[in-house]
Amino acid sequence: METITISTNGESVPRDEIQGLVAGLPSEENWDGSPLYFYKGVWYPAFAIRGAISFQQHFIARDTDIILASMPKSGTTWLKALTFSVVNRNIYSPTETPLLTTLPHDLVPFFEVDLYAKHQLPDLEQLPSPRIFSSHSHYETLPPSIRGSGCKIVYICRNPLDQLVSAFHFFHKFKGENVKPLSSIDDDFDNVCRGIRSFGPFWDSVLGYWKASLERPDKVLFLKYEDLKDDITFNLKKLAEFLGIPFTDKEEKDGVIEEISKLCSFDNLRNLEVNRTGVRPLGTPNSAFFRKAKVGDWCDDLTPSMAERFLKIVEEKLAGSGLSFKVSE
Ligand code: PAP
Repeated sequence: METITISTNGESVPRDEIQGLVAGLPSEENWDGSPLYFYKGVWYPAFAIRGAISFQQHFIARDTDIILASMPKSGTTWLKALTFSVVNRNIYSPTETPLLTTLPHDLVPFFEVDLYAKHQLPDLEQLPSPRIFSSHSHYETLPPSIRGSGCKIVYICRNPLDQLVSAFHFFHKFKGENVKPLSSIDDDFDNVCRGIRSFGPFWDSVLGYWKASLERPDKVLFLKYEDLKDDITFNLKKLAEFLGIPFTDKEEKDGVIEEISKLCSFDNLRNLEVNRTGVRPLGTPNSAFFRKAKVGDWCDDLTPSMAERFLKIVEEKLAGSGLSFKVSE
C-alpha cells in the first residue's frame, strides 16, 4: 500500500486508509451536482470529507481551547471576528488588530477545510493557548477529546430560510469545477428538503448543539444570528462571560464593548481593503463572505410555497425541542 508523507512533523501516514474509507461511503449529489459524502450522520462536501475524518481521528483538545461551530452561512465569519476580538482585547487595540488586515477565516481556521485538509496531521501543539478553531461538523461527530474536555464550544445558528438563501448565492456565484450552474434556488429542492446539503442535515446540526447547550451550559453556548442582529451588546457580554473573560466595569465604561461590536460590524468588515480585494487560497474572494447580512432576505428568492414547505419540515424535525427561529425583521 502506498504511503505518503503528509504531516507537518514529517511522520508518514497511510493516506490510502482514508481514501478507501471515502470510496465506500454513501454519496449523493449536492445542490449544484458536486458530490456529498455521508459520514457518521453528516453530509460532507468533497473538499471537507478527508479533513473531517482526520480531524475526528486525531485532534487532541486542550481544556483552554475555544471551538466555534456552525452550519455554513449562519454567521461564522462574524462569530470568528467577535470571539477573536473578545479573547485578544488586551493584546490588540482596535487600531492594531489583525482583523484590519486579515479575513476572520484566516485568523480562526476550520478543522475540516483548512487545518486537516491541508495536512493529515497538522502540528497544532505549538499554538499558544487559548487556541481558537472552528468546525462545521455536528456535535455528535466532534472528537471525544473535545466533548470530554473542558474546552468551550460556541455554536451559531441562523434561521433555515436565510441560511439556505445565503448558501444558494454563495454556490451560484462561486461554483467549483465540474459542477452544474445553479440557475434557480429550486434546482434539486427535493434534496434540500431531505437535508442533503453541505454539512447537513440542518436540523441535526442545530439540534445536536442545542441539546448539548442545555445539558452542558458551562461548556456549550448556543447563539442565534438574529439575536446578535437584535442586540449585539447583550450577546457580546454573554459571549465574554461564557468564555470566562467577562468585561469589567471599567471596560464597559470605556466603551470596549461598543468598540468591538463596531469593529466586527458587517459594514466595517465588508469595507476593509482585505475583505474587498483579498482572495482565499482556493480562489474564493474574501468579499464572498459579506453579502447582505439581512434577516428575512429569503423573501427575495424563495416562493411562499417553498418557504412554507421547508419551514414545515424543519419545524417537524425540531418539534418538542423548544428551539425556534425568527424568520423576518
Ligand atoms: P461561511 O459559512 O462561508 O463562513 P458565514 O460567515 O457563516 O459563511 O455566513 C455568511 C453570512 O453572514 C452572509 O449572509 P448573507 O448571504 O445573507 O448576506 C454574510 O453577509 C453574513 N455576514 C458576514 N459578516 C457579517 C457580520 N460582520 N455581521 C453580520 N453578518 C455577517
